[in-house]
Amino acid sequence: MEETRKKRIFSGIQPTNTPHLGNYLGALRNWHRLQEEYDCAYSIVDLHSITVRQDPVKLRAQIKESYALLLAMGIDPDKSIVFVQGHNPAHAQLSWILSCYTQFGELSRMTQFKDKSQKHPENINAGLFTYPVLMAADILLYQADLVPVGIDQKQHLELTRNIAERFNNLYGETFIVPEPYITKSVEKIMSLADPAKKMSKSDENPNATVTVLDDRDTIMRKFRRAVTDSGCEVRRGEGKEGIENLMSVYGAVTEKTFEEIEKEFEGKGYGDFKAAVGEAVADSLLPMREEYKRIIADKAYLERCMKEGAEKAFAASRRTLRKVNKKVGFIDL
Ligand code: ATP
Ligand code: LTN
Repeated sequence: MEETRKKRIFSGIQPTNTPHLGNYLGALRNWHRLQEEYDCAYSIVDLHSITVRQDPVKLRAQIKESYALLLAMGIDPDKSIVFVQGHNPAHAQLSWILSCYTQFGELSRMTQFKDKSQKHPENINAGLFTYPVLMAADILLYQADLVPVGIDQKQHLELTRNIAERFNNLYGETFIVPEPYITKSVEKIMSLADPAKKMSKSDENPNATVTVLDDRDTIMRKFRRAVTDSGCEVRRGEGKEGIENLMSVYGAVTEKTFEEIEKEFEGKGYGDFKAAVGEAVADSLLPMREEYKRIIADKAYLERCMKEGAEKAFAASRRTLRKVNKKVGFIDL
């Protein structure tokens, strides 16, 4: 009897700065949870990160840091494929092919491209424009069924689906058309300095983000300073976006609902609430921080995992690339 195939998951994170609470609660935390039920491949997308200028020394360190963090979060390299995107040349290869099946107009509509072009007007490079094609190649190479990401990546996922469907229509079934996997309760964590903006790695204000490696004192201080409003009741409502964001964070780490949180802090002020959020976040991140310190110090282990991850990624993507090459009319030697 044919064995039923476990569903495949693919996701990636850029090695730009240390991941923050938004990355963790919106996406990364799911990665670890999903590996029991699914066949998972997780990538540090170094190729994507150079669409914005990076310092080479810092980038190299951050690739290792991000990789060690995935392991520290509980992603098991024996269960899942954990690899650095640039270590598998198939990504760039498929990306080129898919770029010939993606329209200029489609890419022009991507909001991330518009945002990043505005942020870096001096460097609107072609890679920034074709970024979503490389992302489609990442996903389609592994025939992923599901892609756990934050809601800001939904538009890129829709484009990936369109590219896959277009290719399938032209050449017959080639790619699985993937579905996004987005956590409803924490779709978007907002900046602590401006609740109208998403918490973002590229934010220049260090008080806007809490990173997963911040120590307890730093976490407590950042939450104490978080921008809220002039009121004093811990509840959601018009003009209370800052408090609502903190409630989302608290709810995500304690698994409490908004109603339970409102009840818990009835009659208490923002000061007590912010301290409770800080404590809960610091407690939840502590085991990961300890594990991270241990892994990052073990260079040989890290290198071995990266190498094995790259080999597994290559093996898992080879079939798709060969299939695509054949369909478009290239010669397979
Ligand atoms: P940048 O702001 O520099 O583009 P980023 O903070 O969006 O970076 P990425 O590496 O691009 O970080 O994203 C990693 C994952 O985290 C993605 O799945 C993304 O959707 C998710 N994510 C990013 N920011 C948030 C946020 N504020 N809330 C929830 N999820 C988020
Ligand atoms: N663009 C994504 C990172 C990313 C990704 C992927 C996510 C690159 N390739 C494939 C899911 C699947 C981001 O997080 N900004």
